Amino acid sequence: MQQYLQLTRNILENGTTRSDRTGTGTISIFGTQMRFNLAEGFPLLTTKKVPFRLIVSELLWFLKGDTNIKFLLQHNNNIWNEWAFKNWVESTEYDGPDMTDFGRRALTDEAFNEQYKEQMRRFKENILNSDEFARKYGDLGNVYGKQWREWKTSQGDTIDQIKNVIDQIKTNPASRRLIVSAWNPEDIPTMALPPCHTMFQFYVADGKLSCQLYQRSGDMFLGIPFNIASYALLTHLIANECNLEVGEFIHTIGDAHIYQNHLDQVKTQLSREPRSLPSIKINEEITSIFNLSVEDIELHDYNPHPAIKAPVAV
Ligand code: DHF
Ligand code: TMP
Repeated sequence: MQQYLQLTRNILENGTTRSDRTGTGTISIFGTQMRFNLAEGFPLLTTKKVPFRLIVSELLWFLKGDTNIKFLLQHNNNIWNEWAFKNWVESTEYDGPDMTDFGRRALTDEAFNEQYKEQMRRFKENILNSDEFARKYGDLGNVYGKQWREWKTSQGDTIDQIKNVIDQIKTNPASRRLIVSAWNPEDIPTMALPPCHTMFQFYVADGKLSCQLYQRSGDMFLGIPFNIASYALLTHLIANECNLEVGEFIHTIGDAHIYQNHLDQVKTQLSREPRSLPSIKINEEITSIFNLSVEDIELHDYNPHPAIKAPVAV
């Protein structure tokens, strides 16, 4: 994971200060690449504890083709709440206290933060307990799961990109077209957040499966550690299904940034000594990537430094 730490240090030292959509401000660089040899261990950060079970449930949610946060909440996964909540509080049905700009206000206004937490608690309760509410306000639009499994064609059909790419890896491993795209220009307006991990490509050589991701925008402290582990896990799952060994995960990032309100956390992390990488084990009885549940994936020998909290920019 030296590459992650080096990239973070490089952004701190050489990055440009920029304003951003969320109003938080970042330091960023454009165009960068990290390579992880998956045979050397599973690339989960050890310089802070990263909640692996959240990465697993998010990836299985994508693979199911699901775009509704209800599944995530049922797995006690709160990482997408803010973006569904935003749709709810901006809807005409919402009649609680004004939640405009809740992400930023909750950080500085303690009284507001209490109101926000209460509204978020009610929102989650409604998603979990009412199918109708969940259908209306739990959906993030045509995000990753939809594009991966049910890309809509102009003819009114759908394309299952994941199934197709697995079939191609099995039958035509030398192909240079092993690509899945989440970036669907027509659907961008219907998405809670336009996809950050926009396109990935597989490559088979010497019995090993490698994967390269193009990520247009990367939050180095919060999102990126999840993204690395998620795509490393996806590569393991697909390799497993196709009887291949794992090769490399190559992570190419467009705008790689550190938020201004993550600087202390980043410095703490950089002061820590990386530890040996964990490994993962996939239940061997499962024959299809589409039948996996969270219990089928185990993490072993993970001994990270303690977690470090940081606010997410909405
Ligand atoms: N927006 C921004 N500004 N940054 C992101 O990384 C991001 N990621 C999204 C959606 N929007 C985003 C989806 N992925 C967390 C991690 C990944 C993620 C969203 C949120 C996060 O908050 N991680 C915390 C732990 C959260 C928990 O335990 O519930 C962490 O410390 O890693
Ligand atoms: P943007 O749409 O303005 O680029 O904002 C998205 C933010 O979320 C940006 O900081 C990148 C971050 N992000 C990740 O780093 N990884 C992810 O998987 C997701 C969904 C978002």
